[in-house]
Parts: sequence; structure tokens; C-alpha cells
Amino acid sequence: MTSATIESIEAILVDLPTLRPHKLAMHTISQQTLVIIRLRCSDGVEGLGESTTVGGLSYAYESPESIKANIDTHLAPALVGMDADNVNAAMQCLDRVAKGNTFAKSGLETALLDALGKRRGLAVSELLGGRMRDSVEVGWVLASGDTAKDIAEAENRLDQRRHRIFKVKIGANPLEQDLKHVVAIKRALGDRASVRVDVNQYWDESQAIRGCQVLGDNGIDLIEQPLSRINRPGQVRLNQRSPTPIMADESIESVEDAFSLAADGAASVFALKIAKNGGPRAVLRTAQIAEAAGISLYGATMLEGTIGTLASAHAFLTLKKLLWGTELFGPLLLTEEIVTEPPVYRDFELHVPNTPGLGLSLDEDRLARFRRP
Ligand code: MUC
Ligand code: MG
Repeated sequence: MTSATIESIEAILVDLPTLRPHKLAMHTISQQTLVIIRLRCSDGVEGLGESTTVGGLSYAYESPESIKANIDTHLAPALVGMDADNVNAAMQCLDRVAKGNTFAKSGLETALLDALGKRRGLAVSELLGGRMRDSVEVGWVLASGDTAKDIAEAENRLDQRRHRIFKVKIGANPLEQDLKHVVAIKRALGDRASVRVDVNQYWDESQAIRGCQVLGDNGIDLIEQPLSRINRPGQVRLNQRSPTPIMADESIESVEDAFSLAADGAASVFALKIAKNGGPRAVLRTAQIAEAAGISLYGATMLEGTIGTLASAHAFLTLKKLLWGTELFGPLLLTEEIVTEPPVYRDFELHVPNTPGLGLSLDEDRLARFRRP
């Protein structure tokens, strides 16, 4: 029974300022571009989604501009006229129309789920099978590039009971300089915090062997994507010899990547990102592969605003175990908001209301102010 059809889909580029420059190995973010999806249905319900990436084209194969162009030209026309309630049929149609393009697909799947949830009076987490928790722990990423500033930032977040998990972005500097930076942060924070690193693929195997040993010896809890996603044999060897668990991030660009990483034994933790799997339902397929393979989970981000962050959170609420917590801090890095219900961060966690859909609506004035002309 069809209760509504998809009438139109709009992809909107929104440029928002960040609290401070956010330095990743390959790119410094000083403003973040969100790709916001508005999916309008024949019954007047509007679903919201987000297809955001980081660093233009420097992180992934999709840029904000290509995501918008591909939605406008290929994906939206394929969906218009379809049953708005049948998320399976819509997503299978998109998989026929487009190879890859998981960022674009993730925003569209989110918008379909949001519309369905609003229509049925169910939260997205309920549509995904039901929640195991109402909140998730949220870590912060230290990426000012300066040791003293990073320590002061972490101390401030600890005092506010905002974060007690810190991921340090490294990889751009000489190895010994990066190691000194991380070890100094861990020494300052001690047992009050979990300190982890993200190398964003910048080490070769010789650097990774030394880097993982030193970080392990100095109390670092987790090492994210030290090697190139292409170097699968290296990842397998490093996963066997590193004293600290290795987490796959860039190595997972699809559910199928997750399967082959698990089969090869290339990581012991998976970073879950809705954008890199093709949506909140797709990311749960990767989580199920990990669960079956005994790989533990971390709820990761592409530095989305509130819509993408809440979409991720709704998926992560349904997981049996989320051993490594999450980094759903995107809205806290942005200094402006475009929805009328800012997310609730309290006592180290993001609290997710059990309201229909994502529980969000756009602030039209703020959207008009920040959308790209
Ligand atoms: C990444 O590699 O994890 C997510 C958080 C952050 O600071 O950068 C992104 C991308
Ligand atoms: Mg990463």
C-alpha cells in the first residue's frame, strides 16, 4: 500500500565556520561545507538528510560539489515518483543507477528514513529495529597542531564534563615530532582520559612499526588508519604486531570493504561512518560483519552538522556493543547551527530524544543565511 510518493529532492550546500582551524594530515578545515538534503513527499512530509565530507576532495572521492551534482543529475531523478515508504526499493534503485557514491546515498537514505519516521510517528532508531541505549559517549578530536593548545583544550573539555576521549590528529609532521606531541598530551592527561591517534594513512610500514610501538609503550589506546588503504598486506602484518589496537577508517569505503578487511584480519576495530557505507542501514551491515568477526566498534564522523550527526547516532543507538564510544562532535566544532533543535551534549554523552524521524527541523532563516548562493 502506497501512502506517499517522493515528489522532489533538493541538495543544498551550506558553508559554516569552525571554532578553530582543524588540522588533518592532508587538509586544514577552517570552514565546513554541509550537503543538506530535503526530500519532499506527496503527503507534505519532508525528510532531512546530510551528505557531508571533509576537505573538499582531499579525503574521499566525493566532494560537496560532486555530491550535489550527482544527486541533482542522476540520483534524485531516479527516486522521484517512487513509493516514499519503501526504503529498500529506493536504495536498491540507487545502487542500480550509481556505483559507489556512498556519501550521496547516505544523505538520501537518511532523508527517506526521516520522512518515514515522521509519517509513522517513530524515531529513526525504532525504524532500524529499536534502541539499546538513549545516549552515546562522545570523544573530541585535538587538531590545533600545537601541543600546549591541545592540552589546554582537552583540560577544558574534561572540566566541562564534555569529553574524556581524545583523538589526536597526526601524520603531517616528521614521525618523532608527532610521537613527542602525542606522548606529551597523554602525560598531561594521564588516567583521566583515553588518548588515541588518527594518522589518516600518512605512515609507511617502517614508520608504523616504530610509531605503534612507541604509542603502545606510552599508554595510547587506539591507532586509526596508520597505513594507506591500498596497502592491505601491510595492514594485516601491522594488525598482528602492533601492541595497540589498529582501527580501520579510510580502508572502509563500502560494506564489501568491511567484509574483506574482516576476512583478511587487517584491523581489530572498525570506524563506522554512515557516509562511507551508504546510510544508517548500510552502516549497520558493516557493524554486523564486524560483530560476526569479533571486531569491535567505534561510532565515527565525517564532521557532519546536526542532521548527519543525529542520523549516525540513531544507528549507533541500536548496536549491541559500542566498545570505543563515538566522535559525534561535529556540531560542537561548528559555531553556527541550521536546525531549530541543537543536539543535547551532557556528562560526556550525546543524548538522543525518541521523537519521530530524526526529531529535527530546519531553521529557514539560518539556512538562507549560510547556504551557498
Ligand atoms: C577522519 O579521518 O576521521 C573525522 C573526525 C575528524 O576530526 O576528522 C574526520 C575524518
Ligand atoms: Mg579517521
